[in-house]
Amino acid sequence: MNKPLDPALLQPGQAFADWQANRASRIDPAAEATAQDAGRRVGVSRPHESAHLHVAGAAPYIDDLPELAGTLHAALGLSPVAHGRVTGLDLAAVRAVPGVVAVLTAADIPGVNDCGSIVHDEPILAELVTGPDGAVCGGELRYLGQPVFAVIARSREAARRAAALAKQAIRCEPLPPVLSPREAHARGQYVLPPMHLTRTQAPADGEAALAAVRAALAAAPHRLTTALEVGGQEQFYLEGQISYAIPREDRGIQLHCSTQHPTEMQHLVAHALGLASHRVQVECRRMGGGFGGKESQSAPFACIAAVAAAKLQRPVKLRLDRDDDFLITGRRHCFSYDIDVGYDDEGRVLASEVSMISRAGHSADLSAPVMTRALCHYDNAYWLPEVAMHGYCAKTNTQSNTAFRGFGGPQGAIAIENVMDSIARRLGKDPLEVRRVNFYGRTERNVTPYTQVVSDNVIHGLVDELAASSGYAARRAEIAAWNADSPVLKRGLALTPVKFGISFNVKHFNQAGALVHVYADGSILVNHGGTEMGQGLNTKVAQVVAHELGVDFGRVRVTATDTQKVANTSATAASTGSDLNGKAAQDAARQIRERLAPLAAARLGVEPSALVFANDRVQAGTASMGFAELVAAAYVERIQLWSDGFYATPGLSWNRETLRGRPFYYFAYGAACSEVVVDTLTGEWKLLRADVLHDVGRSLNPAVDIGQVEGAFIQGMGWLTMEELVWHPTTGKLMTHAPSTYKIPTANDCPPVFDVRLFQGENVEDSIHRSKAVGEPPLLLPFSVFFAIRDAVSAAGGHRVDPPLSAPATSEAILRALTAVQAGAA
Ligand code: MTE
Ligand code: LUZ
Ligand code: MOS
Repeated sequence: MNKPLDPALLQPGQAFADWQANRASRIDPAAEATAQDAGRRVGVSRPHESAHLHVAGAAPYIDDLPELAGTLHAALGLSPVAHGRVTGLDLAAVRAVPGVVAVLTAADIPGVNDCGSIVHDEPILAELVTGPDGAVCGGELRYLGQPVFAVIARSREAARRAAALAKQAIRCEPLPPVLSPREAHARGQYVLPPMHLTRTQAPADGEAALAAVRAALAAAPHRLTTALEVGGQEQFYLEGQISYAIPREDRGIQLHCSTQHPTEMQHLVAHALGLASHRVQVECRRMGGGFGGKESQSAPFACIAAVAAAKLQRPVKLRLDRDDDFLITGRRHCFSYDIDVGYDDEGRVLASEVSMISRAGHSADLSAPVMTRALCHYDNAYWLPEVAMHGYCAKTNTQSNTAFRGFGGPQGAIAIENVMDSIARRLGKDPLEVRRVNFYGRTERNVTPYTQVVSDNVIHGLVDELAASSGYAARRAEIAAWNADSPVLKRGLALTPVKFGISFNVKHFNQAGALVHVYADGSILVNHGGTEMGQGLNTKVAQVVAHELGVDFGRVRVTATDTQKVANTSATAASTGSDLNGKAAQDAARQIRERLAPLAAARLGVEPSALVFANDRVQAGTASMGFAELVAAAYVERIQLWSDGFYATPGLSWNRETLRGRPFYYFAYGAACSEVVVDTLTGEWKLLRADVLHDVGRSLNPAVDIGQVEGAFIQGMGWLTMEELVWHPTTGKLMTHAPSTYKIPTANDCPPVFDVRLFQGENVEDSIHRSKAVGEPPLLLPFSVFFAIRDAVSAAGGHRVDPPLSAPATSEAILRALTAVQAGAA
């Protein structure tokens, strides 16, 4: 007999309503109001700077910009095969579609046909070979969906109708594709040389170090040898890839582009056109989501729109539809792991060797730094005294995979979490106990495999606090008792930690610039190198500037990111947006304040050091003047009222060959406790409750940060449980290329109890107002959901068998694991 669950928990829609009702309690409005009255502009919850526009449909995205007269529209003709040799290209029928103005191929690119972000191995349009008669007679097709030609037409519909003729236009000899990363690995087919990172306590290097790790493995009291598969993930930004290119005077190009990396788009467009960077302007006011998918992969569309605009001297817009976006662009790398671990009776990991094989796809893209981050997160929160890691970026005939929130960090850390979970089951221990004995120490056992010392560890206190607040131990006992009486429904529980390194693992990307203008009327305009993709970066930067100048929020506006305002910017990525651009904007605002101070001091008859800029006034004791009044006076006195600012993260070092150094300025921590119920007859499951405690240092904006944590949690849960990518086993077509076949979580997948709290603490490093980056780290929190499902599946076999559960844990995967567990336990 099954015990009943509270039916309210299983009611559709109820979860979302409960979540909303329960949400406000986690911010203390009274304390924030007091802080704001006292002049604080950071550490207080402000709505997103565009929230009022978002909800009214009045926040323009690129497709909403008024089109210039004469605007043309582009659509792409895609490779119909996963691998092939081009034998001919017959574009007559494509050109004949009414409304078509031009059809462009690689031969129409005046500069370099390449949009690779690090390695120059990625053609914008497929490389074609032309014979002596000028006809196409060769070329390589690398994946099904690769852009081969671009149709430019008077309407988007005409362009799309013509581009759809690609299958007939492209003649090719199909070649056998390599579709699986394990197959590519077996053939030694990679986009970059394999990476190896070994750390041993023995005084040994190179091969001897590897031998030492293997000796430690052999000597361990227990051994676990296992494999794991973890799927990829589509970014599914709501606004798809889009670029709008406008020819400007004297060969100039202006580009509106939905991109996390305007500077890289500027460079790549300049290369494609054979121009210097100063002729190319890239602008991005906001993205309807990026999630890493617009860090490098906005490039081909930017380049094609720009090439067409330059050639035709007409504005050209290229907006992908969702299916093409899926078929053309890459996403999170799926990973395969071979894991070998030695451990003791307490569950301490004594030694481990792991091979990680990622699906890079047809080109390198960001696969190298993604793999580096995966290797640098295999430790997660744990001390691994003896460890050998191997990273292989497998070259397959599929889309080129790229950045996605966490950037390899989640893929690295989930492997060791799977190990912790399995060790606990094998030893009959609580998984949390095994995790705890492996945590990095505070003053010893605190060196990462890549030799950075973990000097800001808060995981012990954080996990203790969450275990207490979530009632972990009592619920573990209650669930065990409940499961004993429930043969069909099984509940599961897991509490998992997160440690995530903050900084780009490419050192020189850790820099930013900003420009702050104070106008004579006292209003303030801010530009910085970061991009807004919904994460609230502009809101936070505006808060930093308002705080620095002591003014009301309403005075400060942040406008579009523009390569003509701040040059040589980094991608808004690696969660560093507010760390870098916040510091740069603070630097600019501080300079303006320091120029204003002597004038204010003279007017008020005090020393500049006595001045306080707060609450829209400049005060010294009882004397004060309004900020706007001071600015007006400063203008008349010919004081410079605008400034640039710059920041470079201090203390970083990284050796790309040895994979050693200090790649991260600091670590962000967190933990989550999740409870699920699984129906063992259907494999369906539901998240009943999630408790989260996450470390953002001293939050710049608690409401925005909690939103980031909630969003990342649900997004990560989607990755691990429902989002499944399926390529056709023979044709290599991505079959799950639309929301009809690719299932992302919705508001109704929020658990009815979703208690997200911010850990009270501050960054030990001198980050912007001692805050910590929040964008990516919480994506690892829903590991707890995956391991709660694994726990529930395990319960179906009396916890005697390690469930062979891979991710995503779809209902089918859960049923397969249940079958194995029940067979093994019988
Ligand atoms: N939040 C929203 N709403 N939309 C996004 O596209 N991207 C995430 C995260 N949060 C994203 C988001 C990713 S992948 C990163 S790296 C960070 O935001 C980037 O912004 P930040 O550095 O300013 O936090
Ligand atoms: N490194 C990193 C990178 O840690 N995160 C990133 O997003 C990134 N992007 C490009 C290159 N290195
Ligand atoms: Mo985020 S994956 O670093 O854009």
